[in-house]
Amino acid sequence: MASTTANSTVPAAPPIALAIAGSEASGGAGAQTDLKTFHQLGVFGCTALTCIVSMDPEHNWDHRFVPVDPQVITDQIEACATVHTRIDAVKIGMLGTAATIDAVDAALEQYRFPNLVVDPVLICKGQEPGAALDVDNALRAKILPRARVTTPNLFEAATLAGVDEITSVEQLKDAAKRIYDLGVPNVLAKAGPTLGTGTALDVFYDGQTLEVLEVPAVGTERVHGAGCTLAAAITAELAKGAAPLDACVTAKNVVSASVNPGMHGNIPFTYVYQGFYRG
Ligand code: PXL
Repeated sequence: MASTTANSTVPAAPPIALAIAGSEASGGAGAQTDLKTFHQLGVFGCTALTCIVSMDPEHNWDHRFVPVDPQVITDQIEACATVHTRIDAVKIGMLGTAATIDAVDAALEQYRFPNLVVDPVLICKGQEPGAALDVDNALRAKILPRARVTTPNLFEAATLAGVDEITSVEQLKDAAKRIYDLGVPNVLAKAGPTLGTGTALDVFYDGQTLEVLEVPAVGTERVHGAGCTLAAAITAELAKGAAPLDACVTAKNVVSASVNPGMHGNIPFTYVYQGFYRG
């Protein structure tokens, strides 16, 4: 039987990642997904919840969105930063309001965590598009400049890049470069399956390398939680010391395994299950 005393049979302590993200109660996206992804990749996860999202069965599964009090967000980040001896990487998911962004910005300034991955979630289903504008401005000014990697989807990439729409790989490359020019050193601009290439296609740009990353597409519909899983997997890989491009490549494989077959519930789209990935 393996001894529990300090010897070679005792595993090393895992890296630690913090998700500053919203709760999505059903477990298909948000902080729940982040924790599962961290765990699956051998990283200890902790969270600071920014908002509580509950899908509404009476209204087309729109998201009932309740922001967490900014002081409570600050307290949670303090708890994570002080309980653990170090935080190796941080994923920023849904922030949702300008007041939340202010609280997170102040905490990031205070703790200077390394390896920030920003999933620039602008609005969730059922929120007013006007809310996206406030969040976009605050994210762009305060959070994005702190990112080591950002992972905008097509809507977010177009918004951040200041272009009307993105309908081709060339436009996606251009948007990735524009977002890099905003001061983010590594950009993964995501089209997933939506450009009709038959693949799940994302563009990586770090100022020198412009790489089109593709894996076989699993259907053409969006899968709930795929974006959260991708950003969380990048965060976990950075926490383990991977370079950004390698982290993105691994993360795409994690997402592929999580969406196929994925979970099929009562909502009109499938959602991720992280347990099938074998790295
Ligand atoms: O997948 C984006 C996302 C992020 N965070 C939370 C969400 C969602 C989408 O539903 O609910 C909390």
